[in-house]
Amino acid sequence: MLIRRPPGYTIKENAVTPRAAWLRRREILAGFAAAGGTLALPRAGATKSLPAMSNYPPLKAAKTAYSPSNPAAPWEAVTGYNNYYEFGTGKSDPAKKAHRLTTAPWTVSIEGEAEKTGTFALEDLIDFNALEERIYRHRCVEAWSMVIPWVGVPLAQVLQKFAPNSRARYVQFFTKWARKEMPGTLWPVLKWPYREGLRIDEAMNPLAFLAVGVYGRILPNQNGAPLRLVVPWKYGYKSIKSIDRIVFTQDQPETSWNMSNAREYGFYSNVNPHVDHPRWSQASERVIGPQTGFRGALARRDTQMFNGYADAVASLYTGMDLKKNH
Ligand SMILES: Nc1nc2c(c(=O)[nH]1)N[C@H]1C(S)=C(S)[C@@H](COP(=O)(O)O)O[C@H]1N2
Ligand SMILES: [Mo]
Repeated sequence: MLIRRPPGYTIKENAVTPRAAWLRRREILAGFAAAGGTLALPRAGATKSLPAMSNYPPLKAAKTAYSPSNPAAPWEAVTGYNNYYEFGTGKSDPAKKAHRLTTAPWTVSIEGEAEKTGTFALEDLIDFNALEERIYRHRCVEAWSMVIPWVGVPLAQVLQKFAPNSRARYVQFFTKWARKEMPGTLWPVLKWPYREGLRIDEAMNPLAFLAVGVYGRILPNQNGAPLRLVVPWKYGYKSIKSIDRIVFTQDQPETSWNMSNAREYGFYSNVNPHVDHPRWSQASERVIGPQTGFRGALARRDTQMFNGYADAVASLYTGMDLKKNH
């Protein structure tokens, strides 16, 4: 078997993921409690080397105008350095374990304030003949970033199929909770199933995107196959993976990170260099980029308001106090 040396950026994990380190402590404590004081860790999955890009079926996608000037992070970083806590809190856990998730067939339940509700096949939600490529900046709340070339469709296009009614002021998303396939959910690290939400006008903004692919290929499981949200002006945790339930609501919906710690993770979670996380600065970020990805020396750059997408989204928040509504 091919033994793959971890790329340089994994070495600095603790330096760049203060949240994960903190959560791992909680996870261990929770494990202690659940097992009556005996630390019971799940059996680690077989360590798999990262599959090559060519292992994933290609998708046809039209290029669109939504592209930042900076080049994309390497495939190995995009698919090997992930947050997907259902498979563990380590950055390499998803790449090692998410292959366990069954992603086909896949259905999505549509509920709440809409004309059309029910259970729909993935293919009924997504027109695989009308895919777009969107090269977006991705900014994690942990203060690292990557540029990622997603493939998918605008979120609004999908939501409109279900004709949300006038009471639909928000939309909530849930990740499939496949208990047997998701070893990380043995612990109450977060409220499972992972849930997220947007105000309806945010969801209908042309930048909000549903991805089914990355790098012109079918989405690897660690990136949220078969269907994940991408909200590039918000911290990465809003971009919920492996969605199997969408609920149109009248009231602001619960979100897993906000339920876990409302002071640290607000409902809006817009990327904002002027509002620090209570435990670290958000003024700058480490860039996992094409040149830096494998050397460990990550470039640092200033974080941009709304992650650089202010022109497209700032008007959504006119008159709002973004410190209060963080
Ligand atoms: N279901 C689920 N979705 C999730 C997460 C998660 O733990 N579970 N992590 C979030 C966080 S913190 C980030 S930064 C992004 C990472 O997406 P990527 O691994 O595709 O880069 O996924 C988000 N979506
Ligand atoms: Mo994140």
